[in-house]
Amino acid sequence: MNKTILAVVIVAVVLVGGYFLLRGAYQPTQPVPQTSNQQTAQQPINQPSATVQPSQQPPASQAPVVTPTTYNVSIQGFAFNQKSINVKKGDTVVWTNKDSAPHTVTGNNGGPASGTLNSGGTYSFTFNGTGTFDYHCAIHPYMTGSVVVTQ
Ligand SMILES: [Cu+2]
Repeated sequence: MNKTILAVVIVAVVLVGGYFLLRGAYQPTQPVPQTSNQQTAQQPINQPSATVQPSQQPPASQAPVVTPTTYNVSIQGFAFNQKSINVKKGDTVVWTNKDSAPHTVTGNNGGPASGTLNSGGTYSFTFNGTGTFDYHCAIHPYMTGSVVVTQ
């Protein structure tokens, strides 16, 4: 009787011990997927705040720099050459008297007013308004010219 009881106890110990061994062996594998699921679930939340950097594009809305142009008109043979010239607002016209006689650049309705330009003299005027500016020589009124200023 004692041997059979001892054998039953041994078998019971082996079974119970094996049961806990098996439980101990399987337990560690269960928490792993849980923690990995939490990590993968948090990544999408962190990504947007980490990728809000690319806002450093240079301001492309700065107005393009338009360099004013200077045009030359010669006064020669008692005439303005060229007689009519087209410019942009902000451009400058320079008249040069290439005659031996004196001339003027005088706006019909304001604008350029050179006074007397002796031979070789120059006069420059910057047109900051748009429109057609007719002018003449005050000494020789038949000498006429015009500057057409557009935006
Ligand atoms: Cu003149």
